[in-house]
Amino acid sequence: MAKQTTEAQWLADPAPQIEFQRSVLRGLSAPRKSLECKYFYDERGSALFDEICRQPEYYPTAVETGILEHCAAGVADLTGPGAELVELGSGASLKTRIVLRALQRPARYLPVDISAEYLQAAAASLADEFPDLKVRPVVADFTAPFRLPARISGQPRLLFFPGSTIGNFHPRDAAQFLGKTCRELSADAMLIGVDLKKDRAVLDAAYNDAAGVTAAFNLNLLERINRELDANFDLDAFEHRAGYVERRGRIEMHLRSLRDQEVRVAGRKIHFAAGESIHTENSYKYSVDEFRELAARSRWQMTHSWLDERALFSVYLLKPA
Ligand code: AVJ
Repeated sequence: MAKQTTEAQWLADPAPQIEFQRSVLRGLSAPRKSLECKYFYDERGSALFDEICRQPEYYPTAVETGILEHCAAGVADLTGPGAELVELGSGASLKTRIVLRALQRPARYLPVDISAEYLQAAAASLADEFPDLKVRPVVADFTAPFRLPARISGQPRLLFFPGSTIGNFHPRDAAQFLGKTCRELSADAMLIGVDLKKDRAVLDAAYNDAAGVTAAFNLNLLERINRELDANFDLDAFEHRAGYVERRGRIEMHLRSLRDQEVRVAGRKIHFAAGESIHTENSYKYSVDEFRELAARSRWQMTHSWLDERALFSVYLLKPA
């Protein structure tokens, strides 16, 4: 399994335990409790996220996949032959296959992900499927500074940032992040997927699937804290809450305490009032105009846009301005 072609670039430990502990204690000591959503993705969390993507209510994955199937050939023409593809938050690399199959003789694939074990497995199976492709997984938290292998000179570099992962950032931070990728990753273009604003019933359902997978994904964060930070969260004493907050243009996810309780986390006692919640994730939604604006503020120019016919999801090609 540890084939030469998928040898990881162990550039840095992407999520040191001490940082995890510091982040959790900081978040749970604040007057309004919160946890950083990047910590959802331990091995079990990554698997649960894949399961979310298969739920009928969670339209982003299926709709974005359809858009990519439709636009990939055009993107490949605009990119040119021999390109390398860099993916931020690659997960299981499922959508990547559509882009890789369309590109003309892609030279290399650099998946970047915070979940080391998961990344290894995904990269290995992709390398099996594309025997001519060099696959170089990069274990990194892409929200923190990280390094990529040097560009292959003379070959185009295409960034791939699908799944509306950009929606996790506050718009101000999103602009800053996109600006930084533009300056530092020396890409010729970025293909990015962004969830659109829409009817709230559709949005609310996507984050409250009937099978309860999103709830399990949210609650897994507490399980992870129990496992890794010597905590004693009672998972039956918290409930998953998610909904669209229209004035902010975002889905908010929370874990709500069902009773007054005290929880031990890494040697500290954390008090929860009944009904108090931990804010665990934001998922911002953008209209095409809003996202064009955001890109322009961060040195990118939107050159192409693709939407599904119901205007549920959008995919854009951005070029450095
Ligand atoms: C991976 C951040 C795009 O916000 O829709 C899915 C994560 N959270 N269901 C999203 C998520 C709950 C997802 N992103």
